[in-house]
Amino acid sequence: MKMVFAIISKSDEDITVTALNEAGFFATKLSSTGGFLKKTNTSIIVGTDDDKVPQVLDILRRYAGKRIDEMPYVAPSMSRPSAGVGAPYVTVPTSAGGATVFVLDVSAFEKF
Ligand code: 2BA
Repeated sequence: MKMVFAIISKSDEDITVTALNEAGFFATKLSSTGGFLKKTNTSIIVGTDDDKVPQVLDILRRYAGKRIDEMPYVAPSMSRPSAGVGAPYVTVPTSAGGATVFVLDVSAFEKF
């Protein structure tokens, strides 16, 4: 048995834990804080069989991995009323997500 311990962005926690649960994995979410940037992140613990670790990693990569998202951008000039209703909708590519994952051997697992 293995324990997958993943540190992910807080904004990805809901979709990631939901995807893990829907795939049949038990998961525990911990609110955590990065030691360097002091920013809140989320740690997820999943206990699972060795052969299912790749599936857990796939889900983490898919829902919490590093990616480029298009974020809406409103320039100060566009937020003025004179910009009108037809002001263009602009997005900027922004880096998002990112997971740091540890896979640990579990020497014993019990539920009482
Ligand atoms: P990442 O390497 O993507 O790490 C994101 C968060 O994952 C970290 O937040 C920390 O909470 C956790 N983490 C990463 N590696 C870990 C490890 N080996 N053991 C335990 N937890 C780990 P922060 O500590 O706030 O770091 C945020 C970002 O700042 C890091 O992104 C990295 O790009 C940079 N960073 C962190 N420590 C650094 C250092 N000592 N020197 C230079 N840059 C650093």
